[in-house]
Amino acid sequence: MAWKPLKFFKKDDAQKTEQEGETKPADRESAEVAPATASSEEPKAQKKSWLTGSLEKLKGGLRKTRDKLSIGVRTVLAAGRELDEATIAELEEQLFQADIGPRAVDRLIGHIRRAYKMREIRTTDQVLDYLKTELKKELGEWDTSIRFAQSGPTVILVAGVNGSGKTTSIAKLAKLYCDEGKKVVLAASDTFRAAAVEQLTVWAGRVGAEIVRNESADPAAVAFDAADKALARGFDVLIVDTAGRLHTRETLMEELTKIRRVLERKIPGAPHEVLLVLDATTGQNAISQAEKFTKAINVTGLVLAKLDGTAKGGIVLGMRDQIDIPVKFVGLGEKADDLEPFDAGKFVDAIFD
Ligand SMILES: Nc1nc2c(ncn2[C@@H]2O[C@H](COP(=O)(O)OP(=O)(O)O)[C@@H](O)[C@H]2O)c(=O)[nH]1
Ligand SMILES: [Mg+2]
Repeated sequence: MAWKPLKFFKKDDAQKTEQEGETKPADRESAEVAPATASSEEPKAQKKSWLTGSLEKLKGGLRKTRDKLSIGVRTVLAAGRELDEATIAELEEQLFQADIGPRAVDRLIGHIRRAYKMREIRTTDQVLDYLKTELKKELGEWDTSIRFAQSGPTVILVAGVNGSGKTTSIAKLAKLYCDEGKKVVLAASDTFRAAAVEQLTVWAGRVGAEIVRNESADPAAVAFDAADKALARGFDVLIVDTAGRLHTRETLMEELTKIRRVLERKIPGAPHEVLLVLDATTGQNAISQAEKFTKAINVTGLVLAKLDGTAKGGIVLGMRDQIDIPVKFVGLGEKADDLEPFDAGKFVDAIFD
């Protein structure tokens, strides 16, 4: 059956008012638990590991960024010319336009200029290789691995503003882990929009994960029930979806803190990862959002969604500069397979090769 993208997200979805009061465990009877319905008949061992994602796929997803950044840079660095100051200045201009942030541009151009003066690089052909090496070095310093629990369930809390791609990214992550043969349960803790719970339920069925949902409960109570289930039924991974917008940023952050506390109390070491999902198409805006979230909650990694929809792939470097929290995954489309673990070398090659 052909895959069709889900279209649940509506920008104008009315926001439910924030729920006050103490978090209590949701009523066990009323907490619905939907069973996995998809992919259960496929042998798990034959499914590909998420670590083997191909460069070609990444190239496809980064096409817009490649078109802008790579073609621009290659035009400036037309083959076989002696390098000169004017070319370096033109390259600087190209990099400035690629959303990689002024400090990163200064640094990269600084390295190139020094290498040029030291006569380590003399021709335009050498500059691209030099640039790629420097980019890989900078981005390669990030620890992009996911911290798994030594025993018991690994808990991944997912945050981000509405529409950034949280639920879709959760579905993709769930698929990665289900395909590895892990037992995955999702917590529908974005209880503020009915459509959000429904969307997560459909995804869970598609990718072979289970879901804990209860629209009438507090988001933290849903997280509590999901953690309970994960422990009691031996799940390997629990991924918690959250709301992206409340009245104020403060209430949103309070809600996330509350969910976090519930998870901490229930499962030792949880949450093992707090992933912030950012919409790459918003460029610099994504960076300022990340700054706000990271001030309020302890974010351990970023998921940069919708890279396929933008030429602003260079913001990965801007992130390295301005927030320095590792990008752990990139989203490259609306399908459950369109997620790649971030790998500096592959990322740079996909843009420039
Ligand atoms: N092109 C593209 N679209 C995406 C990606 N991730 C999410 N989306 C779309 O972005 C919209 C919002 O996503 P959703 O997961 O509902 O965001 P949430 O409100 O943060 O949970 C949906 O239409 C998704 O299909 C991606 O990596 N690429
Ligand atoms: Mg959502």
